Amino acid sequence: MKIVAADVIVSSPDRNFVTLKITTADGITGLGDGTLNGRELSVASYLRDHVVPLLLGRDAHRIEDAWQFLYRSAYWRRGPVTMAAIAAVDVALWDIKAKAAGMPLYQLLGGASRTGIMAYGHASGRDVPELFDSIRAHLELGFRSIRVQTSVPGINAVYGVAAQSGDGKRYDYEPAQRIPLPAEEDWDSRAYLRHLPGVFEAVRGEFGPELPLLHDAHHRLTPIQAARLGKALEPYDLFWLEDCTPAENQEALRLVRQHTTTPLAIGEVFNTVWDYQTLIREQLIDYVRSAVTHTGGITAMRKLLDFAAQYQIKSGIHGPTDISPVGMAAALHLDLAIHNFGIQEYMRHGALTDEVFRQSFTFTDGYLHPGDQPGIGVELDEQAAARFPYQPAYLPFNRLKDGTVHDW
Ligand code: KDG
Ligand code: MG
Repeated sequence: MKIVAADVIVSSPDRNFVTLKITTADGITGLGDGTLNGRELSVASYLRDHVVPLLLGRDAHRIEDAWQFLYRSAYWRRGPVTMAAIAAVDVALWDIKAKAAGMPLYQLLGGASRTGIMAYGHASGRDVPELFDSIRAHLELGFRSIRVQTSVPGINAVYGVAAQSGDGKRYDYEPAQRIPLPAEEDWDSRAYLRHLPGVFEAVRGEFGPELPLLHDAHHRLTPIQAARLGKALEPYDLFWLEDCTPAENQEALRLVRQHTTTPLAIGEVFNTVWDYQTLIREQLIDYVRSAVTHTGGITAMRKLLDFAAQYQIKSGIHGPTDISPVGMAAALHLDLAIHNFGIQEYMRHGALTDEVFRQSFTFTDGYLHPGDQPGIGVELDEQAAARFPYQPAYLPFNRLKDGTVHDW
């Protein structure tokens, strides 16, 4: 099972993706996702210039050894670029191992712990009627859990609100824009805190008490503001409130927790278990939001989620469109196998992405399943990928009314 080739493929069908393809001497190929939104080429270079030369000649079966070697021999630890590159290698090697075994990856992870993976979709609207339409559209698509994001009077552009195309075509929220400089957006925490509870009151009034509802505050609040929001949302029984503060200050969550029983989800910008040490040990969160793609792959995510399980903390794996179908499929195999599964984020990719990445995972009646093809169940059409070369794209950023840069 010697590795004889490792190719980095950067493509941009609907958006940019970084894919690693590892090939063994007996012709088995495995895919890994190393997409880091807005910083894609740094991972592509890290892989091409510093990782691929180290992979050639290695035994593809030795996944744990490859992980530890890439993590420790770099000397410079953690960080999104390094951990996305390690994740790409790790997932590609798991794909190869599962193909060699003739099994879907989840079987090697212990087999299925459930029959389907509950997914949540993203509903949004510039006002309440538009939001209701979006929730109804998601229910019709089969979603049984819904994230709710809405515009706020006095703020021009709010994270998570899709511009509606008006022509009836599907238009999901995609924050990265294909422009040479990041777009500037605006923010006002007080306006947001005043507005949001009323939106959830309206949604519960229309859709009843049962529908699981989620919300993402996208790192914008101080601890005391987050505590106030969690408390104000308690009557609407959220499934979770996500990224209520910039959580690299892990201790801040103690304050939030003292004030609210709204469940908290954190971690999409984290990339190792170390970012969660206080959060998990002190049970300051309820859901781990890391992506397989940004957190060192299946090997590292399994360990992180097993650590979380000891504290009754569940998974909520990150699954926006900037996780490629390869990263998404890897997440689904883990979701199916672990015991402490919570929910899976699912934003469907566009038609061009589906042309480049042939997928075997399914979405039926609100539940995802990775399928039973050997490996992770995704194949890359390299000819199709070549038709969509990289295009510079950036996430936006925020300024307050007085011009101060704020968390986006
Ligand atoms: O690249 C940034 C996106 O992945 C992020 O903004 C999406 O917050 C997000 C979510 O919860 O999916
Ligand atoms: Mg988020």
